[in-house]
This record gives sequence, C-alpha cells and structure tokens, in this order.
Amino acid sequence: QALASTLRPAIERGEFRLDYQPLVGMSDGRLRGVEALVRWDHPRFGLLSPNRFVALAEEDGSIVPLGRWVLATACRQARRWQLDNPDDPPLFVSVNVAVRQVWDSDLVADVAEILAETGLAPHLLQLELTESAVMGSAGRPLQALQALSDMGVGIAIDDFGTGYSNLAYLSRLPVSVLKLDGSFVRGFQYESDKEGATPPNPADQVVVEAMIDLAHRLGLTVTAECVETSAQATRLRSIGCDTGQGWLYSRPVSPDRISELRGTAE
Ligand code: G
Ligand code: G
Ligand code: MN
Ligand code: NA
Repeated sequence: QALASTLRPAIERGEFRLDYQPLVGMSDGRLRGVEALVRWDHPRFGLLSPNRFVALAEEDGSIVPLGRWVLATACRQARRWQLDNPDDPPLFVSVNVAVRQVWDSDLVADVAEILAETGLAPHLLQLELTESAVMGSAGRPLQALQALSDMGVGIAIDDFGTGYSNLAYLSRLPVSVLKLDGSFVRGFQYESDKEGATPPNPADQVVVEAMIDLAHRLGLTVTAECVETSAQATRLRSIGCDTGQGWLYSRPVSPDRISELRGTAE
C-alpha cells in the first residue's frame, strides 16, 4: 500500500497534527476536556482523516511511533493550556489508543515518561480504548490497564454499545468512563430539531437510560458521542448523562480555537 509505506517517514517529517473536540459537562454546559483527533497533512493528498490511515498504521505497526507522537503532543498541549490559564480549572485530554499499542509497545513506560516530561498530572490524561481491545483482556493488556489506572490515568471505553457491551465484566476492569456510541444518540433526535431528521427510536432511549443507570451503579461516568441537537442534549441530561461531545458543542478544532472557546465559556 502506497500510503502505508510512507507513514513512518511522514511522522519524522512532522506531517501529522492534532485537532481537539470539546467534551462538555451536561449539567452546566462547560468545557471539561477535549478529545485529541489525529490528521495527516499529506503533501500530495491534502488533509487525510484518521479513517484513511489508522487501520493501515495498525497493520504495519507504525501506530506505535504515531501513537507515541499523538500522546506526547496531546499531553504537551494540555499542559500548555493549563499554564496559559492558571486560574481556570484545567482541561483533561482524551487520547485514542489502538489495541496494538497496548499489546506491542511499552505503553505504560511511554505514558509515565511523557507525563514526567510534560509535567501533566496523570488525572488530566484519559485513554480511549475500544470495547474489543479490553474485552477478554487478560495478562499483558490487563496489567497495562491496571498500571495506568494506578498511576491515576483515566480509562474510557470508546464506541460503547457496538460490541458485546458486557457492563458487568467491564466494571471489573480498571475502566472509569463509558463513551456511548453515536448510533444510540441518533435515536434521540426529535422532529422539532431538523428537517428530515432521523425519527426518535423509543427502544434506543430505553437502552441508553438503562445503560447510564447501570454504569452509574457500577461507579462509571458516561459520555455521549455525536450529540448534534439541543433536544438530544436535554434528553441525555434528564437521564443523567455526565458529559457530551458532538457538533452541538463543537466540531474538532485547532488548539488555538480551544483557547478561544475557553475564554468565552467563563
Ligand atoms: O476525527 P474523526 O472523527 O474522523 O476520527 C475517526 C476515527 O479515527 C475515530 O474512530 C477515532 O477514534 C480515530 N482516531 C482519531 N485519532 C486517533 C488517534 O490518534 N489514534 C487512534 N488509534 N485512532 C484515532
Ligand atoms: O471513534 P471516535 O469516537 O473516537 O471518533 C470520533 C469521531 O466522531 C470523529 O471523527 C468526529 O469527527 C466524529 N464526530 C464527532 N462529533 C460528531 C457528531 O456530532 N456527529 C457525527 N456524525 N460525528 C461526530
Ligand atoms: Mn474516540
Ligand atoms: Na467514539
């Protein structure tokens, strides 16, 4: 694959960058943290979405150096926001981690080193893993998750609800946050919101309500992805969802834009 063979040199040439999407407290609408999302500013193909290259990078192993770059860049940025706004509550940064980074790299040592170098407090870093990455995790991956959690780093399950969704099992892992997959939130759309919107799906609403309730009883917090309308936000808030992410609040944006959003939020 042409793209795959150029991934490693592209990391060295500095062709990747991170955008950040706000994570907002549902009770007060305030910015709490951001999710870091990688983009490839390709010299020939222009700006490439992670959907174009993350799977390739996982296949050929370049996700390990790329993932390390993402972690270091996101932690450095989070620390910079904190130093620039010493009087505000600090933002946390949530970073996507591929399965292979847990299996093939010394993720725990990398994270410890990056936190020490950047001076970011461990509780201001959250790692997002998919359900399939942690389900049935035993041995090395489980030890890694436990070590990260013991350091104070948050562990979130990304796209929750799309896999086996075994909450009882998840609660025995060192997981602190569920990120409810956008496909559930879509059923929360109401006709008043948008022309031609997806009709509300009562089954989705029942499932989401039960998942939030169970998650809370198991000591987890819940973030809803893909919140696009204020009706969805109102409904999610009323059933106790803790944090929201989606176009209603903001698309993924540059670090400068996050600083501006912060300035206007207070
Ligand atoms: O930004 P966008 O919504 O297009 O992201 C698409 C997908 O790419 C999402 O599933 C997201 O989790 C994944 N992704 C974005 N950034 C990273 C990253 O730094 N590492 C990994 N492993 N996946 C990422
Ligand atoms: O898989 P993960 O959740 O990490 O990826 C986040 C992806 O979801 C990014 O590509 C981001 O651009 C996309 N996204 C974020 N907010 C919304 C939204 O409100 N609606 C839709 N359709 N996609 C969103
Ligand atoms: Mn994610
Ligand atoms: Na997600």
